[in-house]
Formats: sequence, structure tokens, C-alpha cells
Amino acid sequence: MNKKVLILCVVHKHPHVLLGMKKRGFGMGKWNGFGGKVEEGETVEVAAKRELFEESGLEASVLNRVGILDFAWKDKPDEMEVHVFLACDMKGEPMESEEMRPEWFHVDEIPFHAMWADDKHWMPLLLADKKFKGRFVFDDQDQMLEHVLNEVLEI
Ligand code: UAN
Repeated sequence: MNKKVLILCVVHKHPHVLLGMKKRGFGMGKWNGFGGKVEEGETVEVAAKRELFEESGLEASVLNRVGILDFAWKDKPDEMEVHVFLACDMKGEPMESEEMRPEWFHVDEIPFHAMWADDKHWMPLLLADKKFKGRFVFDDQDQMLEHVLNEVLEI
């Protein structure tokens, strides 16, 4: 098994969340949180701040880790361990990057139909200030085959 560690950052300024339309690469055409790989020598917190800034132009003063999700694909050795962060307080205005086109959505109008299939399971927990751990398995068309998701008290 080949496990990559990534971070994913969701910006929530009630009643809106900031998502980014992925313009290229893995997950292209989906609305997403902001994120990517943790680089060597980086903590997940440092990676989350860096990725959020690179992809959205926002500087978060505080980022709270609220979830850990494992993503796996049937018949593939690759797995992702994704550390999910919530940003509520940040400086700057969202800016389009080469990777992402940011847009605010009302929490009642999150475009789950155009997002990764796991998002509609864990994002309501994030928006309710809950912490969670889960595991999601996909097929080779990125359809979700199975999942486990639990609310936890501590990450
Ligand atoms: O929300 C996500 N779910 C996500 N954001 C970026 N990537 C690569 C993501 N993958 C999933 N599920 C596989």
C-alpha cells in the first residue's frame, strides 16, 4: 500500500462556505476545499496554511483540524490520509489561482452533486463544529462503494 498524506481546508464564514472549482489535475471539474500534499518536513498545519494561501490567496490566522479521512480505491494500492481543517478567520480576498476558482456558497446551497461523493457525508459535521474520522472506498470511476464515518471528541 502506498499512502499519501494530504490536507484539505474548508473556509466557513457563516452562512457561507468558500469552495474552489478544481481547474486541472486530480478532481478537475469538482468543487472542493483547498488543499494538497504535505511536503517533506512540514507539519499538517503548516501545509494547510500554505495550500490555502497558494490556492485561494487567503491567509488564515487560525486553522482547526476537525477531521481525518482515509480514501482508498478498489484494486489500487494508493491510499490518501487527508487531514481536514476548518478556517473561520482569515485575511485577504479570495483570488483565482492556476489550480482553483474560488466561490462562496450559502450553506444551504452547497453543490454536493458536483463534489467528491464523500463530501456530503462529512461536510455537515464540519459545519456543525463536530470532529470526525472516516474511511471511504471508491471504484475506478470515483464512485463511492463503501464508507464508515464516526463523530469523535478528539482528533
Ligand atoms: O473532498 C474530497 N474528497 C477531496 N478534495 C480533494 N480531493 C483529492 C478529494 N478527494 C476526496 N475524495 C476522494
